[in-house]
Amino acid sequence: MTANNPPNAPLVGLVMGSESDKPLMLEGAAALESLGVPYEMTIASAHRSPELARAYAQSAKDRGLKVLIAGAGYAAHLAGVLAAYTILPVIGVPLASSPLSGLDSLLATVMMPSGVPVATVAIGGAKNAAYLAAQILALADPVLAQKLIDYKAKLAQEVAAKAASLSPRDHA
Ligand code: RP5
Repeated sequence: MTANNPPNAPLVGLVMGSESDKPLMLEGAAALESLGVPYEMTIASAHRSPELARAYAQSAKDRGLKVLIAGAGYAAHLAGVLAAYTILPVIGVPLASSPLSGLDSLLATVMMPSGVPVATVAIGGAKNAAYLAAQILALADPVLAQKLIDYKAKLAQEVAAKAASLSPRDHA
């Protein structure tokens, strides 16, 4: 575990713009749990509750969080607003909740002006946001680093097993 944090204190803050984002963002929470990364989860909207979003980001570092993950749909400015108020790394998850299927939130999340970066994953990429957060934490946590190495090895084994299971007819 990272130095200066009590055991099991949350290291990742998972923020979503609306309760309707919860099913997808829970995939990120599950990935963090699978790696044993302590996290907290909340709802804060950049436009419906901007003061809450600001206060969350401003207090995050002092509360021991190391990385923020922000998932939002439509004109998704949540990740950018959080990034405006903290120097913690912010990972944005564009969500496909609008009639534009997430292209709107992808562009709003990724196209941050210079000086206020948001590391943006794929539309709906809550799991990858979790793995990226874990990789950042693993820089100072050898146990977590080994879990990520093992996870990647498992991914490779799964691909190899699927390749081996192809029948000669599949090659035609
Ligand atoms: C965004 O608007 C949220 O992140 C959500 O993806 C979208 C729709 O929110 P609801 O109208 O379902 O609350 O702020």
